[in-house]
Amino acid sequence: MVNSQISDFRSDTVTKPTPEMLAAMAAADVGDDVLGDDPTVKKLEETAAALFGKGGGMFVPSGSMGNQVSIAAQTRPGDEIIIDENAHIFLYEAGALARVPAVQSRTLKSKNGALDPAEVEAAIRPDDVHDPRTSLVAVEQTHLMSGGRVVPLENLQQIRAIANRYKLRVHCDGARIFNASIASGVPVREYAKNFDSLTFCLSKGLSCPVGSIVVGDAAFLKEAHRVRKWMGGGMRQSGYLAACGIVALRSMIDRLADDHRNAGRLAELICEIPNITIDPKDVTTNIVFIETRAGRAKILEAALHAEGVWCFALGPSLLRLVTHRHIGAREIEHAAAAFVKISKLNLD
Ligand code: TLP
Repeated sequence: MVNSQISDFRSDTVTKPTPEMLAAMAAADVGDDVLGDDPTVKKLEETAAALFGKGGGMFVPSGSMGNQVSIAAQTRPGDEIIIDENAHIFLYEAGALARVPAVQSRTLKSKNGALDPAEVEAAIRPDDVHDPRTSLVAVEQTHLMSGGRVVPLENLQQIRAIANRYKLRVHCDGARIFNASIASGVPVREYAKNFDSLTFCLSKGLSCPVGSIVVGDAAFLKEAHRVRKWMGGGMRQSGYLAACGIVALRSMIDRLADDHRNAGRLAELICEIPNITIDPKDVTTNIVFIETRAGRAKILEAALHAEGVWCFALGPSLLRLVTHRHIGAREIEHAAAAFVKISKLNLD
């Protein structure tokens, strides 16, 4: 019999706004943000800038737009950026790097999101008429494709030191940087010191319906506002959305620890099941990666779906489950039971 309970582990993007957010939306004081007079957007941007120790912030509709605007504002078409081959910016933004900033990518392999500083330095182009200009290094915190690992602060500091030597900009895709901060105890402003620009998402574990913020200094933001406009990302009474962000920054960060605990608990409950591989030690934030035989991830995804446990196959052998505010003990038990049940089926 198909289970009637649905436990949605597809992403932390599925989180819905809290009652407090909905109340804040209804009460929001708004203006026209493209004209620069939405007080609620301004308040959100100032709150974010203070939290990250930066000169200012800019509200954008999505994390992808935040990343692309940030890169476009700090590069010229034809430049080269150095980026991990598994970065979201490179893998999952629909080829935007080639269209928006129109830069080319020099991809490197990272170790759980940490780029090797020596490889970064070696990848920087000489100042030669034949070469594209290397102008920016992009990093990601937490690192999605290593199962939400936290990139060590020291590694980011090393990248910053190299960037300083060669006058490169550093952008951080900090979609889940609050997860990194909660897991590591490093304040987000410590991470942010190493970046010229940083995007973080309100619409993931922080539960907002829409939105991301880009932080940086005034000169960067002036250019970023122009790019956001030509991308069509200028919004009008966006204070209604920003109101949720203010609630999120006040009240939704500390609870990410619950998501990390739940992810760890799920890993412990399923790690002995045959034909799947997961080491609970690798689960340090809210993402659970499960390896299986090549070609089997989609089959498991469908079998789990039939049990009401929704998740994603991210590749032929990789299954991803993400914990968030709508996943509690009941959903963790549900998922664990579904894994046990499907392990007894002949799926091949
Ligand atoms: N990630 C989504 C999918 O696109 C894979 C998810 O469900 O995890 N950076 C990182 C590290 C992200 O994980 C995402 C979204 C983004 C940027 C883009 O954010 P949005 O979806 O707001 O454009």
